[in-house]
Amino acid sequence: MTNNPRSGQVAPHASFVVVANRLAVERTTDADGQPGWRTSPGGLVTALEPIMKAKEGAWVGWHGSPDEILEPFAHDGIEMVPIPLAADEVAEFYEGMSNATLWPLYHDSVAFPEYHREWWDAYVKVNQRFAEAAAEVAEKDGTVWVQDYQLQLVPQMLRGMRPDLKIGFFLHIPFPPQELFNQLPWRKEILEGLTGADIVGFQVPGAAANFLRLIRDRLGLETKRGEFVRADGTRGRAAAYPISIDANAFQDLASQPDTLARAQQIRDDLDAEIVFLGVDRLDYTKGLRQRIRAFGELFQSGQLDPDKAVFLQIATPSRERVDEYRKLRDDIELLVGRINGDMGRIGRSPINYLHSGYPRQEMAALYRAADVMVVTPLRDGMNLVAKEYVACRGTGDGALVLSEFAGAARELKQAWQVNPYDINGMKQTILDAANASVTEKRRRMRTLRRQVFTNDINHWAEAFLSDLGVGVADK
Ligand code: ADQ
Repeated sequence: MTNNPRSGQVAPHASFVVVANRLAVERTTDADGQPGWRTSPGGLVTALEPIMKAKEGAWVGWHGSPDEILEPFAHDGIEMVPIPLAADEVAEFYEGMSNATLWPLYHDSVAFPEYHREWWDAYVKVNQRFAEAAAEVAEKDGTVWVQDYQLQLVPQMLRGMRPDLKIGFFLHIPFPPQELFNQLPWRKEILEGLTGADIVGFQVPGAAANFLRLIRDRLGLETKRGEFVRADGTRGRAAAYPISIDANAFQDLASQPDTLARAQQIRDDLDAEIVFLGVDRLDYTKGLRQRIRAFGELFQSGQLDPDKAVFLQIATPSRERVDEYRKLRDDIELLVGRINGDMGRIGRSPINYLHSGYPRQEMAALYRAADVMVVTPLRDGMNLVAKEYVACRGTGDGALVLSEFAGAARELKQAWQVNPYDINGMKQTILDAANASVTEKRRRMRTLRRQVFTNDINHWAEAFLSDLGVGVADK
């Protein structure tokens, strides 16, 4: 496969370009078997849609099928620029370097990061391809916003090709302290890659501080109050921009009559006085093993009565071709099976485990049906599930149990916070949240809701883009 199959075919024209591992659309097949595209669900696309439409936006990303080359196409007023990936690149760049090296390393090494030189070579090659495509579509003095850990070399590559561009980068996952980051054989290259951006955005201030300290110590760059000076004298900034959700859209969805009816039906089906809910991608960073163990012990000790309480765990299938994820799925299913086998009876299981993805409305109904939401990652960049739950609790009740190691814990201070490694502490906090008075729950939820509705996804995009010098007012 050539590095850039469309080279020379596209005139630079887009004034605002988003570069992300995946395109903002996913494939569909209609009733007659005709293939098409639909906009991917998710906050990022929703937040950027208005500005992309108003500014001749282009979205550069992989379309999801290996070994397939597609021409750019328009979807709902936005130009999609599909980047091809060969099957071995999917294995080495995506499943390997991105998800078996960087992902675990950046999440406190909660799984062992693997270092393979061939994976790194594929990472460089694919980053180059994304950078070239962005350089090709972005018009003179345009803006390019690069997303996430799969594309950390793109800012510097792009700056080399197109010094006229404004370049932003946002990391959706944590950025580790130097004690961990320094393991990376390609630490210098990654840091140099990121410093190509005018703004390097992180979820929390601690991550920005980790980055600034590393570029000072490893690259010898001068840093002051969030600014850094590159070798050529030009400047960039690193800062925190905590991502959020479209809170109003979730609230509206959650208060529709059919959503409420569905929430009631979920409650009827579960037939319990109290419903605990967990919703996560099936990922080892999400703390599922510890959480399920905590519930198992609560049921076993009788602190939770299996006849009155149920724990519903939704686990979205994720990265199923990566070994560590296959192993996690087996472990979780064994654990759930064992607990239900020991503590269940005919027609009743204390843990209700579902391995599936759901439409947004079903998610809203689940949030409405849950008395206590349990979000206990071992490490998480932000965690949007916690914010979605809060946005859906228009009645002002409900309780959120939240890991102190989620980025969201900095903002959602009124949640019942836990250390997910401390199983006894977590068990006690889950009970405290469940048994709190209605007044206490409402008091906490009021503050949480104020936070989430004030700092929504639009606030996030506007804060980042205005710091980058992009006129959001004229979007
Ligand atoms: P994720 O690790 O995927 O995101 P999270 O922030 O919780 O984690 O977002 C998950 C999203 O998927 C939520 O919008 C949720 O509603 C949805 N989802 C989860 N399970 C689902 C299911 N079964 N069916 C349908 N939808 C489901 C990464 C980082 C996070 C960071 C986000 C955004 O790891 O820390 O918050 O990016 O920056």
